[in-house]
Amino acid sequence: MKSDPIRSLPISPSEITPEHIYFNRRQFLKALGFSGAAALLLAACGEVPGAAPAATPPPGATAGATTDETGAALTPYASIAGYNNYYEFSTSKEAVAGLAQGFKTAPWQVEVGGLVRNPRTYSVDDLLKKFPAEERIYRLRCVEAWSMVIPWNGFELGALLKDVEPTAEAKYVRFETAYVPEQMPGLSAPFYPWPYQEGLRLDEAMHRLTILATGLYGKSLPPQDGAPIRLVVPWKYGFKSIKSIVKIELVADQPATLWSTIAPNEYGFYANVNPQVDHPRWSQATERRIGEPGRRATHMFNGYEGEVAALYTGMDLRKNY
Ligand SMILES: Nc1nc2c(c(=O)[nH]1)N[C@H]1C(S)=C(S)[C@@H](COP(=O)(O)O)O[C@H]1N2
Ligand SMILES: [Mo]
Repeated sequence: MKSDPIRSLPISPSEITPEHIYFNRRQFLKALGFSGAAALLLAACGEVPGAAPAATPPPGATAGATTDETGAALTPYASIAGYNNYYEFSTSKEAVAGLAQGFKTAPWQVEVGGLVRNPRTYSVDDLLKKFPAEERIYRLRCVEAWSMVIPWNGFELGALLKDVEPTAEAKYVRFETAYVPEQMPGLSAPFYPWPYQEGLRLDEAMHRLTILATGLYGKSLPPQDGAPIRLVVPWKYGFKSIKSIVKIELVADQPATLWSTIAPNEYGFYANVNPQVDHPRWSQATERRIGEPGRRATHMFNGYEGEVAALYTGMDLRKNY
């Protein structure tokens, strides 16, 4: 049975529009003067007279924006869905989308457990009902030095973690991708220690910029981008943003990750975007923005320094790469 992309979406089908209409709708809202800030204030304050002003929204969360908060244009849908790293399907970025087309992403369950008071297995439908999706426009910076600007739909991972109530012993979060050899031809490559796994420190996982994405451009995620649910950690190299998650585990010790297991000298646990710490085989000072000529400067923490630098106070970011 083919999965119904509409059924798993938390927004009305009328909202699901092709990219050019999506842009027009946004320009239309803008023309009406329905600015993002106004929308957020309305949403946050409701009608309560004298309510305290809303806290500053996180960068990328401004409703109605057609660029990221720096003014950079969104990467076209065709590039986001046509140029992918997803080694379970292929190591060729152009081949992933075709090979992933038949990947069965519904029904889907995510097991959340480990050091928590309230372990639970959620269906993706449960998650979408319980944690309504919002839009986050984030830069994605791959460790290979290319980048995109992606309008994700998703919810904060922190909300889900609060729901399961981590115990005091929980210090890290471990994530695991589905392992489905019949549907993932790349799994036959014996070199990789499958399943793909990743990890975050608990405070990184609880940060408001860290989301679980279920859509992009207002449509449900295509399989090549990690459907039905994937992590997005915008200040870290793209490989931290693990796709097609089936398991989230709260743990006491820093978990192993696929890339740091294969090449610990090249891919560390932290993997914070840092133009001053080069990859052993190439510079990280600049990046190629997909769809743009030339290169751009890479920014500390991918431009989210103001939001996340405090997580790393006192740490040596050359050692903890
Ligand atoms: N399970 C899994 N997750 C993964 C990968 C992968 O190969 N397998 N590749 C990572 C890398 S290197 C990047 S850059 C991003 C790419 O996400 P995108 O294809 O949606 O742009 O996914 C990350 N998540
Ligand atoms: Mo990447």
